[in-house]
Amino acid sequence: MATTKKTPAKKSATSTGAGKATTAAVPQPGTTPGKSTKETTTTKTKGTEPASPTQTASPQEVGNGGELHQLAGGDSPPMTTAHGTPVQDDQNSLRAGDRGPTLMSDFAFREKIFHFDHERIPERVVHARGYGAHGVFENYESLSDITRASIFAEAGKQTETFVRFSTVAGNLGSFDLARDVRGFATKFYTDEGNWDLVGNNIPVFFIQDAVKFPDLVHSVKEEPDRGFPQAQSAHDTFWDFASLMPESTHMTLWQMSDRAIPRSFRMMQGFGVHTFRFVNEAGESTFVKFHWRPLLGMQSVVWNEAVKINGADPDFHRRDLFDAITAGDFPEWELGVQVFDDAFADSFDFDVLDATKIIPEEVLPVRPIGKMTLNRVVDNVFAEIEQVAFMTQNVPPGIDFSNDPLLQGRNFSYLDTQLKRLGSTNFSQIPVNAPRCPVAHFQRDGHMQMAPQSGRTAYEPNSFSGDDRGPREAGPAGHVPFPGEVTGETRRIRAESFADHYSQARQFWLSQTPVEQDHIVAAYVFELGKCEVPAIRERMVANLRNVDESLATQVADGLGMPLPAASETTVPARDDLEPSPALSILANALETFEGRKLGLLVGDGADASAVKRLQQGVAKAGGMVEVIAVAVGGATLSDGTLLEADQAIAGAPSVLYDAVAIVAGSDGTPLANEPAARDFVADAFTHYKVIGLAGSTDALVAAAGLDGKLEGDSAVLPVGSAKDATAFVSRLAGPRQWERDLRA
Ligand code: HDD
Repeated sequence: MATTKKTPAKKSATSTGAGKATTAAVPQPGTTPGKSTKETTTTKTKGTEPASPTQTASPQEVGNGGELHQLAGGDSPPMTTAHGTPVQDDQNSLRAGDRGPTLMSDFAFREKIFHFDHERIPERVVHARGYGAHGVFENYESLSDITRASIFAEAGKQTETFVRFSTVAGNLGSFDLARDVRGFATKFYTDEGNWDLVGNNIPVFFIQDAVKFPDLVHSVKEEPDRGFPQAQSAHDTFWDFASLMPESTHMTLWQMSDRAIPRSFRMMQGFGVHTFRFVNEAGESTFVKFHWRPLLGMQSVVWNEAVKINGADPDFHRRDLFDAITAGDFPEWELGVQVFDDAFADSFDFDVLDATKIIPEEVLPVRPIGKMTLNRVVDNVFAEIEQVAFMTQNVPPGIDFSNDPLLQGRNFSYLDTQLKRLGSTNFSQIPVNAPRCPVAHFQRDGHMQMAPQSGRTAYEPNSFSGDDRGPREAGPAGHVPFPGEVTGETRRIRAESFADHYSQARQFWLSQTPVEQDHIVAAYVFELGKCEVPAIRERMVANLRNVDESLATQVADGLGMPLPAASETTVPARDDLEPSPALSILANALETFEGRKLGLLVGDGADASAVKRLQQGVAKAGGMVEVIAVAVGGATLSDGTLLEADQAIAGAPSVLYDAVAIVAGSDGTPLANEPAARDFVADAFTHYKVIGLAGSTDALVAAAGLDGKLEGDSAVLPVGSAKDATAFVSRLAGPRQWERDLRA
């Protein structure tokens, strides 16, 4: 494949014979190509060069553009200990005698093992598995009429960003295609401090009040007495909780939809979820909701495919992001806002402070305000992706919180969790977390203090720094909290305006295409089918009856159970909400193959020009081609040339591709005899994919059990001639062949 660069083999270390005292040369590991280095792609926020860090008795400066403490890797000879002592021999510990015990005086050995023993830090309690990249945000136009946030001050202004995508429930080592919500957390290194927009790919949430978050998470994580299932909501405890918490119903509709099995991070929307505030220079506030829209369009896989991807490539999403960025195919998202005032909030049917609700785009359009491009993979996964610390409370002047009780609780949790994970209050000095603007405060010391804290004073006001004795705060130029009025009694209460749990769930359901509705039903059936306790299934279906009768009936039928009575509601579900077409993935799919991948299975003797035409056509359409052959060495084409393969068929099932083409030679039996090749075709068919065929493929199609099924299927196309190839490539831009009949 033209776009994936391979890491060259590393030189091996000189081997050391057992029992023989030998001195080995220090190996010189290879480097990974395709990774952009700081020199080539670091994007600096305009006008944010940090001031000198050595002002007398000054507020300290630690914002340094992420350059702090960049240690050379072990591949810059000579190798040293962590304290800089050159290491004599890293292959053999210090022994008394050729075959004697290791000596305590071997400080290099002890330091190495000591450090290794402490390499792991606690994984995130949620969103443990994730992947990230650096990028840049460019603002379209000045928003200074509604916010004083400097990032939005002028058109064309660029701000460095870091994004981490994640699954929620699974552990660090779990698989990418879990049916799960995806985190979409963005750190904007603005020139007035970091702004962390810590969102998801779904615009609503399971619960309304942060006090329920630990319960929600405990219910979805592995069950504590058995330690499984991980990375799955398909078990009793999750659905027990969801069925007892009707407020989660709307979110479960989204979670059972194809949103929870995205094709790629690059093809997901993102949402800030909560209502936030914009505040302008005059102190006037408007409410705002944030939306990310992928320019490659939204796309998901089907469930049967997701299950198989997890086995074939558990790193599917992270590899996809890494490959795209290193190939220079930078993913982009447009940032949009829904901006509204108090009058709109009061007139809206639901509470804008309730995170289980959306404001439909048809009611309040999303205004695009800028674009983010991810253009640099990390240099080190641990240093950046694992140590990045997102915090909802990181907001610059001009952006403020609303009273959403979920957001209020998050504003405590994110700071707290970083101390547990990163071990020190100084985690803001870790390069990926360090602001790119000057930092000035008198916080001192603490574990792992890295900043040069000079001067005699660490308090203010003080008179040691000349006339400016303090106070030193920014005053009105600082983050001025919006002076909202608070009235009412202090009580533990859920506002009545949060009571409707079903109307928007119904609206979401009715906004889906029939194919998407089928997927939602199948997902509920699958998940509830994994619940061992019948009462849990019953309770959940009883809740679904308040959403939509047909949904509940189909789920009950799928589970083979009688339809239970609808559960009681505090507020009856409304049936007068207009469907919102913007909520459907399929209704909004782009006609494109850009950023997508064709799996091209090639047999010996395949027509060389047919293969070449497909490669060129797909590349022209902005897609990628991966060549697959029986052996990774490749296939000999009709013109006698050897086409090197990117993958051997045994390691390249069709679930890894958006569409497939098979170009066989005049003898189709070698491919037909390969079980993996048979699955390749059969799965592509089952997953509604576009299939191209050239050469002798009849034997393979028959061996795949598809005899007679491909005729008349308009997404199964010949690819032998130039005309065929053109038609095939243009069909690739279209949807999957949803109308394909999968029955026997
Ligand atoms: Fe959270 C991580 C998104 C509610 C507490 N959350 C975390 C991450 C994302 C979200 C994307 C991963 C960040 C990263 O990649 O490092 N969380 C959300 C959204 C929520 C939400 C969109 C609802 C609208 N979260 C939520 C609540 C609480 C938390 C109500 C607690 C009261 N979330 C956390 C956390 C995590 C976290 C425990 C784990 C790791 C971390 O923060 O840094 O503090």
